[in-house]
Amino acid sequence: MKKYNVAVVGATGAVGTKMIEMLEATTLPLNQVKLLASKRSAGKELTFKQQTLTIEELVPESFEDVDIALFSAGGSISAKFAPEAVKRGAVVIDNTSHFRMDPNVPLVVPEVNPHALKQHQGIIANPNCSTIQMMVALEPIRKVYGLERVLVSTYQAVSGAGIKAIEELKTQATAYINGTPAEELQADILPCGSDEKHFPIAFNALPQIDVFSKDDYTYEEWKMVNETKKIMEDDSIKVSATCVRIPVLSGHSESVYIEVKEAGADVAKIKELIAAASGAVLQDDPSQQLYPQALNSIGRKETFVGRIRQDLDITNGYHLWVVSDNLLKGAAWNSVQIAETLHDMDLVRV
Ligand code: NAP
Ligand code: 3JM
Repeated sequence: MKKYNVAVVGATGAVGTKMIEMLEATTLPLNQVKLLASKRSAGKELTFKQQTLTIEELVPESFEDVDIALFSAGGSISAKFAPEAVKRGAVVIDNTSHFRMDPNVPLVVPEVNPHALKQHQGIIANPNCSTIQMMVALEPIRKVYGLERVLVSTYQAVSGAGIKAIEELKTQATAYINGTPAEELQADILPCGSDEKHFPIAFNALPQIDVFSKDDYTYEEWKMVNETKKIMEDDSIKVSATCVRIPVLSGHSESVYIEVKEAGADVAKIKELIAAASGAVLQDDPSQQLYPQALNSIGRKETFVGRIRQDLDITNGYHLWVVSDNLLKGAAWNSVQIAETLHDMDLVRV
């Protein structure tokens, strides 16, 4: 059987290091793993399955002999280098938002729309972390009852914004506890590295993820709206989002309100659907104070769903609390799972 050469682009990052962990446990037949990052990291060493691998600087020629390239080094790097990888025969699984809405690029959550992979032309996009976990929770309900609308508020961990954001939270939290007043906390990264102003995240909640866009929604909010419609292949679903960064290291949480289309749904039936769904775990027992928590999601590949309630006024309205490890199902695991699915469907061009 063919064994694959796999490249990780952005191997030293918050997502890239998790991709390496996911590849250590993958069912994909592996030949070589190549770790790529910027010039700054070239020559550094990382361990893969007890082997020492040296990080190489990313250049177009890095992709000679690569079968599968997992990209997670930012949109501009994907824009420049994903076509170089495809030109050399690799299939690219891209974690950035750069190609997600391109009609020629499948946007895939394997539990939801693996069939979309058949249309790939070399690049496959991994959706945004907050979208992915919401899709795992809602697809089992949509399949049976349809979805009229989705209103979501997110509570997103700082690791979604990279290693520097993780460090920023830790440094600010330590400084605040040691007596530095809030107005003197050093903030350089959050809410968004490329925006003009920065605010402390420690002991705070920031209702801005990514920069502002059309109609005063942020790009992160637009990603959730547009990606949901593309993945569920239904532009008529009404979707609106409010995305908030909170001082949690890993694990995104979401309060999701849905209205279903068909009659006949109830809380018990929705719980049954979630419990039976691939990739989802039902954690819902108020009598035992059982509900999904960000801390408990760390290191797990599944999406946890609980607090399922019928709306008090709207008979086809339901509330859910959805939690997942943003660096795993939201990024590294979904990417490696796409690679495994491509292999199972015989869609890696070798
Ligand atoms: P991070 O911790 O800041 O890591 C960035 C990575 O990119 C590092 O490995 C860095 O290498 C590499 N890099 C930066 N500039 C480069 C260059 N010029 N050439 C080659 N490599 C370069 O960020 P992260 O959180 O891992 O996220 C990386 C990207 O993944 C984000 O920008 C985003 O687009 C995407 N992402 C997607 C999701 C999702 O929801 N699917 C979640 C998180 C992130 P050095 O160490 O050498 O600087
Ligand atoms: C750039 O938590 C987050 O900030 C979302 C992850 C993220 C993305 C993304 O996946 O949409 C961080 C930084 C991007 C991007 O590529 O737009």
